[in-house]
Amino acid sequence: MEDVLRRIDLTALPAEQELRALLPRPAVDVAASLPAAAELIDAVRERGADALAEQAERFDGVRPAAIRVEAQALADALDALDADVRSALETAIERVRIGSIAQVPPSMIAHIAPGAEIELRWQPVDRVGLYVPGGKAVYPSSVVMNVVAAQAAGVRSIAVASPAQAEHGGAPHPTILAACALLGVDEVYAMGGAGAIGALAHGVPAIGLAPVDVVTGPGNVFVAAAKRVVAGTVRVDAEAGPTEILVIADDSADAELVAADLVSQAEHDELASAVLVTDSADLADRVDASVARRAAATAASERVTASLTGEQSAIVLVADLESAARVSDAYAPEHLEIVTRDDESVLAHVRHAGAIFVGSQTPVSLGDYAAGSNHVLPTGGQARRVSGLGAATFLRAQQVVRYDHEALAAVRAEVTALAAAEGLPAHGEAIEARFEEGR
Ligand code: HSO
Ligand code: ZN
Repeated sequence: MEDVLRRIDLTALPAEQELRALLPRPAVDVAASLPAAAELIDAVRERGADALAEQAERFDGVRPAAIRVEAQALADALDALDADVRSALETAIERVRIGSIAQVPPSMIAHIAPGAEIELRWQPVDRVGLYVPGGKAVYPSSVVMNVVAAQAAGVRSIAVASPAQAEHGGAPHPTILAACALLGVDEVYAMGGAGAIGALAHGVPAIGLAPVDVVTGPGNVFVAAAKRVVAGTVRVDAEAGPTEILVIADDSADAELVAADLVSQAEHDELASAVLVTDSADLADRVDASVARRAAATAASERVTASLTGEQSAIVLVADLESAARVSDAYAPEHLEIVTRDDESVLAHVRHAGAIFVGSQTPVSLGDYAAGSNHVLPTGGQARRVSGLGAATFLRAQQVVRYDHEALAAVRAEVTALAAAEGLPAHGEAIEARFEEGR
């Protein structure tokens, strides 16, 4: 049988720059959508709810009866939610809450000198806007990941935006509404795309939508472009591209489990990336055979097959597991799984990954829902430079500076000298004033 996943032989490991080029990422041209996104945002700034309703009609095929979702609609959606799904969501919420609260750093005090200290304290932003896409994928789990992280940070005011759905009378998807209700979020708007991002960032006074400080959440290329447009006004999270899984495995790994995990993320998108990096040609063959069977049998067979046979997916053969870690680092995957004889020593070599799943009993799909970790993670190599979503996304570090007179005296001359050197004598005078006779 022909291979499903293309093979890349890196038993002779090239330099990092070359490595990066070997696993191409699907190209998404966000910059090209900037003018269109800016225009949609401007329309919302100028004409508020009218522009949002027009944009819903144009892009979602329905004019929402009201942009702000009524409290009753949220309660009704929760009532109608399947009992098993509800209790599963409750478990997910509980676990992600524990994981998120643990991410809030405690205040720290640095003692600089006697009588001189700097406290570093973490403050949540006041208000955030969370975007939930409404297209082919409806992910209440993503509502949980965004909202719980913000709540754990201590954010007091949370607004959720999700596109109007024609088949739901112009309201957002009922499962999204139910998840909001379960999380205690009562401010939900039927609005989508770039206009929704603009509405959250700048506010829409006529419908009581106040501007937020941080906008997070995935979306299509227009949403990504809109986040770039408003980035000067609000904080935004990383851009969400197609999902990625990279598995580092040796011959001790169960090929069926590795294949199942590759297929699980390929299920998201034709452009999703599934990569196995292994030092065992035998495991590579067994995983490929299993992937072929699973791809043919799974519900989203076409999408999975497109993802696995795409340029972005592959099996990479390396000489040893240290090389596997280097390949993974060059790629900087959203999700990394390590399934080897000695996972911790492989982990010790890894630097760049959004989240790392260690051992055979920790599949990525566990993390997608109920591990207690957050599933909003950097894709497209952004893991080199940014963290996944978490409480920290909604926190600001604040310095609180405390000096007494003696501590100020100890550094008086230095401050005055530097102030003079910068041609800012009034800075030095503010120090000297504290040492004037009679003070
Ligand atoms: N694996 C996706 C998250 C997700 N999976 C939502 C299922 N639902 C990106 O990390
Ligand atoms: Zn997933």
